[in-house]
Amino acid sequence: MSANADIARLFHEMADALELLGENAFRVNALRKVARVAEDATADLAAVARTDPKAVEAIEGIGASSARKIVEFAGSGAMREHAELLAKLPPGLMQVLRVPGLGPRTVKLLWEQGGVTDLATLKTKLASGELAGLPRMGPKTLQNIAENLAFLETAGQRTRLGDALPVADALVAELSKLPGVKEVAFAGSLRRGRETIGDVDLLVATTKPSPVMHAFTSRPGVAKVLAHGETKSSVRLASGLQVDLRAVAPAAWGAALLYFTGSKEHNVLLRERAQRKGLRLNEYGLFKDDGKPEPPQDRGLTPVAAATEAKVYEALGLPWIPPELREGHDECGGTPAPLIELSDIRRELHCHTTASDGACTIEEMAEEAKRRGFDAIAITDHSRSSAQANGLSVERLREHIAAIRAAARRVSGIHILAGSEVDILADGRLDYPDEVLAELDWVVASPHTALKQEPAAATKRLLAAIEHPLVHVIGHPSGRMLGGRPGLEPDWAALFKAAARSGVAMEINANPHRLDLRDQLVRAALAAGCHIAIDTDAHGLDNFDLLRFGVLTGRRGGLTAEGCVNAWPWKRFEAWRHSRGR
Ligand code: DGT
Ligand code: CA
Ligand code: CA
Ligand code: ZN
Repeated sequence: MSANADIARLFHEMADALELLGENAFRVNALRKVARVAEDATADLAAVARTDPKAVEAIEGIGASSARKIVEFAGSGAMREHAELLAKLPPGLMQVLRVPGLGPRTVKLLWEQGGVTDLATLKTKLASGELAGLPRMGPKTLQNIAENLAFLETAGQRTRLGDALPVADALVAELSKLPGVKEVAFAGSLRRGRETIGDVDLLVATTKPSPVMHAFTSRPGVAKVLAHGETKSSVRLASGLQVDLRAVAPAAWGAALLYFTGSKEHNVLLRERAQRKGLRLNEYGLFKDDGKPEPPQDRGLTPVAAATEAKVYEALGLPWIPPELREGHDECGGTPAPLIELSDIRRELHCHTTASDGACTIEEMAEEAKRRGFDAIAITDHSRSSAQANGLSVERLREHIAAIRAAARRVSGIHILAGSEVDILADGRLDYPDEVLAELDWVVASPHTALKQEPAAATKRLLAAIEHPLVHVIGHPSGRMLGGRPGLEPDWAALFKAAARSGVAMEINANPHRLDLRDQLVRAALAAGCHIAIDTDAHGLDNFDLLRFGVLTGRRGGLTAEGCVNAWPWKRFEAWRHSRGR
């Protein structure tokens, strides 16, 4: 987390605390504004404060007293007023704000009139029915709070793929430099590309594990050593992420990688298969089963296969199964079509520029897409209802279309499509009239508000967008935020059927906070015959790197290049794009 994110969090928390204490709205708003300025700032505010404290106050939206707090933070890493405000509240009350849908107003009510002081009391009081008498707390509201609390409890303990994968990559690179290390990889749910992971499982092949274990547990960034053994260690990083490391013999690398990649359910399928063939599979290898209870590796038996995953699968009569499919469903049933790969993606079809809430110009985004070898980029800034994201009025959209066309003339070697990310309003209408949409090359239609509406209303809403002839793709269809809000829960089967019929693509938004559609919905969409789009929703140049998370999610859903509009040859893509709107 950057210092700016920390500053933003402290200001948000001060605003939350003031609201919970019932202080005046003016101060609350001023603090929230500073939090947003910190979130959006491109410069490191703490660094600015250290070199020139006066410069902080000169930033638009930051007043004198907020600037003083930022300078204080730059020096000490804390803000005195923040600590003082939080001390006025029960210690666990701020946590209650983390329940999706619970704002300061409701938490204040639950606290003052319902005696809720933390998540635990909220849970018991919901269960006992004590909160039923409170104003604005009807049975449906309480039910909602209970569901969202349960969601927070399960989502809170896992780490997002997007946060874990870069850490694991760095650890793998670090371990691979150690002497005597023959192979290094991450395994577990991370290798399977799950949207959240419980812990990171690292594996090294070496004949001298001891120095590797020592280097691992004593590296900087380790907050706590949970276990330190000869071949197995476990640490907690400062971020809270747990990392397990196991060392195995190089000759058993494949069997170990297979075992520790899991899933447990996939391992069960493989062991059963081995048994039917008179074989025995464990993390040391695939062995002939001689019926003796002692582990075969302890009796010096030579495995039938162990060195690589492919050899173990082959000996079991299976093709190598991509980790993303190893969930114990039907992955051992036949030879699956090759899954989509990062290098199959030829274009970005959802991104934002400075016209709405992006950080770069049209040309900067197009040049980046070109640098990454793409044949096209669709510029899709927000529509007028997304006021918080600086959405474009019809007039501004028309100017923007002209600017995109002008950029397209200046930048060669890549197609630049004039698009929009149009809000799907709560009732299913789109945020621009049809005659305006018809001026665009490309339309992403996405839900941004009313994300807690009833399933029936959500179905009707998304169906209207799917059946709208000018829409090309439904962006982040559920609107969920991982660990934040569950999003819409429409009748997906009905939607996918309609999308397959109308030809609209369903998006996998690759942002690791979204991954929306999620893996199993991708599978359902493909089974229904839908086209899938994988978009990064880039708001800046770095965001193009998010693509790998979208591709992993697609692979988990069984997506092939054939099923993905971003991977189609240009001619096929163009034929499909033009077929919309008729
Ligand atoms: P996570 O960390 O909760 O996201 O999920 P995984 O799948 O990474 O699970 P983890 O870290 O507990 O273990 C890593 C892999 O090791 C797991 O996918 C399969 C294998 N494994 C661990 N414990 C067992 C077990 O008791 N039986 C079997 N068959 N495999 C296991
Ligand atoms: Ca794990
Ligand atoms: Ca583990
Ligand atoms: Zn969006």
